[in-house]
Amino acid sequence: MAQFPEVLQQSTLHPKPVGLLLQYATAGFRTNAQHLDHVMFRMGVLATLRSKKTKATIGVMVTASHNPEEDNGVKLIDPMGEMLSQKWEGFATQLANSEQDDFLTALKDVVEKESIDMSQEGSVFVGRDTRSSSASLSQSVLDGVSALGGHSKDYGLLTTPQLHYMVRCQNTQGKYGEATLEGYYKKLSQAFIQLTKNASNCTDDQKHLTVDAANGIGALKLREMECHLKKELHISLFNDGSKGKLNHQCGADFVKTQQKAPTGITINPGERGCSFDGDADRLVYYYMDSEGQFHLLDGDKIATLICTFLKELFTQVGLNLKVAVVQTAYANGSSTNYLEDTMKVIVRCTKTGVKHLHHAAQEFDVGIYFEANGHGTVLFSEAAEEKIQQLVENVTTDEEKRRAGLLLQNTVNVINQTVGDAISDMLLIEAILTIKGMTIQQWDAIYSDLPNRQLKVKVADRRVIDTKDAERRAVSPEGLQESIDTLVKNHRRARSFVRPSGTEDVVRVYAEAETQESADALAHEVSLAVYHLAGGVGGEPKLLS
Ligand code: 16G
Ligand code: MG
Repeated sequence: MAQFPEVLQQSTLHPKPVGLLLQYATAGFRTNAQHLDHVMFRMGVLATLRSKKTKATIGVMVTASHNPEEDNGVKLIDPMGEMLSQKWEGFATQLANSEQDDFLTALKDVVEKESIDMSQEGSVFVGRDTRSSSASLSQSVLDGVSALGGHSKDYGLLTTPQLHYMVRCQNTQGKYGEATLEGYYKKLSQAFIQLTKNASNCTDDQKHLTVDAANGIGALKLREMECHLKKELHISLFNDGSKGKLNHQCGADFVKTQQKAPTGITINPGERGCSFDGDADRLVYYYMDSEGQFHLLDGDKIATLICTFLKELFTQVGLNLKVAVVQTAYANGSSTNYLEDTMKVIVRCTKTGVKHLHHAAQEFDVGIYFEANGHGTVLFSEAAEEKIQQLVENVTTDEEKRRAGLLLQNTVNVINQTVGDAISDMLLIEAILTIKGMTIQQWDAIYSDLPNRQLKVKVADRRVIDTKDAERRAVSPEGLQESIDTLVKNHRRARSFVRPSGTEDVVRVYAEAETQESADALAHEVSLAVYHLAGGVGGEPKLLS
């Protein structure tokens, strides 16, 4: 294989710190940016191999999402815009961790195991977020691609979901859209304008939305997109990166975990606000009521709103499609009850991590998936998309049905089906609220969240916790689940579970109950159980004051 000596030589320019071990986790590699140069080079190499194997373009995104500015990370994107296959996650870890002298052997091992034809062309798309370390790290990815003789296209600054979109466009020969930023903006904004154009009674106030872009890439891209929206949406952009620090006291993750408004924004009572995360693949909404009380509308509320809207349209056009909502154990119990009991839709629960939800959603005609943290999208099967198209094109369809059919068609087009996309999800929600003439308070009132609390516990080795039933029950350590069951019984309408984090060295505890005091107390009690039964380190968890 003619390329191997070149790869080996180039890899010495991106040396691996001896002994450093990293893992391709829930969302790729993520750690302090200083430790990532060799990982980036090697992921460029791996993406080229993956491209040769799949005979398609592969994406490599340099970002650490909602992590602090000094971190960075990398995610690989498979041909249809989905996350890297799980089998290859193992190869990614293997390549990233092999010491300099073993790198070639590790590489050859992948080639052999996957029977890769090295004479096949390799094609890789690369994108990066706004972190100061991202430019040089993405250059290392490009070096890795060229070392193996692959072709690359460097998109420069992109949101993560934009890169997923580009990859899918490229591999569907433009059927999904044009693989350019312009193509992305046009596709989404035209669909948004079509969706909202008949909602005649929409006032300027209703068209106004405050956006917190987490001082990240979403701000730049939203600015670029604004002119395409033709003033149909009036955006006040805050935390646009001009002064604040990335993800610091702002962004979707901060708002969701702290359950409070981001710093750096001004929002009047009753007005809609939303927050992106650092790479713009998560979105949460909120408002302040007249008493100054903060109200959060998270991924569960978003899924419910979208589900309501789609179900109504399917009924109007008489389409009988299998619709499901996919959630994780973090979904608020009220949302699950509402979806199952009132809306009568199928609800599935998967493990945390977008890839799990995405795969589960693919099993339905229409799979709406959202994590409570605001990451999610809607997947339409090919058959469902075809049925919608036939309905619109069929000359015998009556006017009312055609109108609903067109709304469905534009809904499909405004959605980025490759992965959760804050910009696309935001446009969809804005369109739904406009079409339904709904305020954010009315949306919030669809169901009431059960009070909940999330805590972290530090333990010596979080791998001692093993879970089953989509992380809702702990299998080990012994006695932990029994303790949780007993503690839950002492609270009304309560539920609690624990799981080892996939991104941080902690065990996460979730509890919900009828009152906030009760949810707080239960979360604390369960934290103590984890601390004592799973090897807690540091001081005992304290009750929140
Ligand atoms: C990552 C995942 C997200 C998940 C979170 C859980 C992707 C793109 N992102 O951010 O889906 O909710 O990890 O973090 O898969 P945790 O394991 O630390 O709780
Ligand atoms: Mg993110």
